Amino acid sequence: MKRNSIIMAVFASLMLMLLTACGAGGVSDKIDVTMTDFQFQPSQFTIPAGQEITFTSSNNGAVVHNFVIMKLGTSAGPMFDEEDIPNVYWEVELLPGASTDTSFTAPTEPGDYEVVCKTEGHIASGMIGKLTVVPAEE
Ligand SMILES: [Cu+2]
Repeated sequence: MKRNSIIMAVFASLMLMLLTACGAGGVSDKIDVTMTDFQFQPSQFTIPAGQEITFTSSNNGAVVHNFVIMKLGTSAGPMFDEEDIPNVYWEVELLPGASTDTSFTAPTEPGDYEVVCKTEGHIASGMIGKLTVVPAEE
């Protein structure tokens, strides 16, 4: 009896470890990002294609920040300017100290999408990230 419960306990903790491992760098339909001067924390995201993504964010910095997803195959380059506007897939702007709880539909095409803050000078300061879109599971 005692031996069985030990085996069960070991099995349960192994399952828990597996589940945790999958959740950590895994695909999520949620993005929770903190913007600071001048970083996205975290700066890499993996989401399922075509799904509704819950987006929560707060700006802990002293200046306006943006979370701008560029269309697949496009890049804002070292500075976001006029010519980059048509290449924006989705964006949200946050004033200093503000937070948001919103959502957007993930792109249907899998691939790596560039994420930038379009406030002048912020890309050069390191406000850049990567959004990886993977095929949605059935
Ligand atoms: Cu910024």
